Amino acid sequence: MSTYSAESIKVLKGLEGVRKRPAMYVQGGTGIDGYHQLLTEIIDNAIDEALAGYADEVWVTLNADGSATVRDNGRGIPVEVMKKEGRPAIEVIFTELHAGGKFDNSSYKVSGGLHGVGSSVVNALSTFLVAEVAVDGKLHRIRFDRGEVTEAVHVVGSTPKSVHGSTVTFQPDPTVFKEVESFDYQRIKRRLRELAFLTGGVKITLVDERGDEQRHEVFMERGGLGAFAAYLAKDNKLLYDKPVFIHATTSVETEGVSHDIEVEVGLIHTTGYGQNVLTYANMITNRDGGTQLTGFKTAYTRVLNNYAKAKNLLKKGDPAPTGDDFLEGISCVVSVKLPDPQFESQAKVKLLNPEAQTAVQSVVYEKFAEVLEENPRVGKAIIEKAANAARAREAARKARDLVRRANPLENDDLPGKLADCQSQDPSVSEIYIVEGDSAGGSAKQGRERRFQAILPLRGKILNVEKANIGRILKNAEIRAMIAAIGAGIEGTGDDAHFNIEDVRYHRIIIMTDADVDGSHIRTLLLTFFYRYMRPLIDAGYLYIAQPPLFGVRFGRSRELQYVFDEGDLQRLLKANASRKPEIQRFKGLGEMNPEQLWETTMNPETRVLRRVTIEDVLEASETFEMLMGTEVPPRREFIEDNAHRAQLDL
Ligand code: 1YM
Repeated sequence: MSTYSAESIKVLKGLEGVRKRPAMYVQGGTGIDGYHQLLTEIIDNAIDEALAGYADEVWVTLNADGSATVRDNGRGIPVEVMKKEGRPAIEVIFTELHAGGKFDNSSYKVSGGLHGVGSSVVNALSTFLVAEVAVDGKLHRIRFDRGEVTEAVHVVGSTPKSVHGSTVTFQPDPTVFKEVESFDYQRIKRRLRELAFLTGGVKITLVDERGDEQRHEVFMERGGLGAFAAYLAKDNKLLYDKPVFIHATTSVETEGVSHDIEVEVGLIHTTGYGQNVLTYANMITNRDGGTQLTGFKTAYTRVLNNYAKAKNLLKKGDPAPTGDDFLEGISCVVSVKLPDPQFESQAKVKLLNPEAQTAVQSVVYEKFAEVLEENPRVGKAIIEKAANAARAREAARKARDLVRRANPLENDDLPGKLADCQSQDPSVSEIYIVEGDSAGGSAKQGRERRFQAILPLRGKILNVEKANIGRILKNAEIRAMIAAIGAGIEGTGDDAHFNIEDVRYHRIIIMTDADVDGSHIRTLLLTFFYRYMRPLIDAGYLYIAQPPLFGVRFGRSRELQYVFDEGDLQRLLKANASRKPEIQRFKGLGEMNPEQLWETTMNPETRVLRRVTIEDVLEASETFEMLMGTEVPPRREFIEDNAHRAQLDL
């Protein structure tokens, strides 16, 4: 008798402590998280019984009165009187703070709840808790109110012998969880679905009795974590159809003790770019991963690198994929079950056990390599995707560098060839992109430097239609244009942007020679602007300068008239057939002196600018395709049609 009362005083003190400082015992405190944690603890006990192989069904009911009921078809919580305690085990389990270990005869429990400890904390923080145990044809019942036994365990009825299991009903105490009204169906549903995937084969039923209409859902997954990964990827296009599933138990020795660690990994790749990786230790979500994740990533990356090399799947000259490149588009679940899990914090966001890393690494290293050998199409698809990711990453990095470099405040970074204007006001500033150094020289001398900038380009610029982004961004002429314009580029995939607000000139004027080469360069430039700075065109900032083809002087008049095309020249000559013309043909911009260039092409009062529209660009790029493409007949036709012009250029 004396042992019994001494025990009960200790117990009451223990549960009082829990009621006084609930946040110390409940992960998630007295808010909505803590409230749900109570239910999680009870569910975990039922799940543990299933994982131990004694139960295959778990029911969770959210009752109309706000309480919750969890039931399993396991062995039943032990009800017999414990010799040492002199009290029934079930009573001890729900009232003693550290009862867990005493009963714990299996080597480890896998569920998140610490067996026994969780039960008494739930009891302490509930207005009432009723546990019913069906075992050996009898139904036992015990009731607690605010943690204290109010109905000692007793038999309330009989059941068929085949019926066995535990049922726990409890109501979180509203004086503890002051701000929480009720259980969140969606949240519980998510956790139960997760548990169904993680336990594989356990049937979990969720019932909501609270509303006008009963809700009812059953979760049962046999596909293991492969099915979980596929579920995570369900809204995306898949890179291959069947998820990869790895499952093995391995023995790891640490400090002379060997542990059995169960490793399970499911993964599948989508064609998307994100990563969705979930990690668990003993079915607890580890939001920040930890040792099991490190083990996975190490082995996964190594297997894929080896595979790519062995099968010769990477192209020469391509950047080597990193671990992150291999993870692009992945949906993946990594789960370990191990004795004595250690976490970084109460919140269990990160697993610390080094043996988990060893176990996952060795299992994934061996099994994933096998999977790839058996499914070469999966291997090839993953490697190809990673290679693309690596290329995009490299290109994005370069684009970012350029965007950074193009910051207009950092004038140092403006290209050396740029003769910038004095004005800092984009709305009045102009930039001439000029073909060739000599024309560039004349333009620099002839310009109005207050608002006109000159950027000479040397030779033909790169054909952006035929080069990958990495090469495009290496091209010095292109880099100079991006830096001078100062607004970055778009269309590189990654997070590089073209920002129209940062454009440093509201007139960007392409000035090329009036010949075939000039039109070719103009086409290349238009293609570039169209692909990488399209908003410039949409905003109407892009122009083409119209330099004259001829200069004509009549007789004694020394006045030079400028003519922009062949037709105009003929008309002019006809209108003056009586006077002797002196015709000067400008073969290139470089042939004009700075004054002539100013007067004909750059002086806002007299020049002719053509604003570039999307139609111009499309036409240009069609012409371009035709000239550079593989189809011969259209090219021949074009050359024949334009032969007379070509003659003029000679
Ligand atoms: C609705 C919640 O708690 N089921 C449950 C709990 C236990 C057992 C079976 C059980 C376990 C063991 C032996 C064992 C618990 N046992 C303990 C303790 N469902 C629910 N089902 N016999 C029965 O682990 O050896 C605490 S709970 F402490 F006895 F191990």
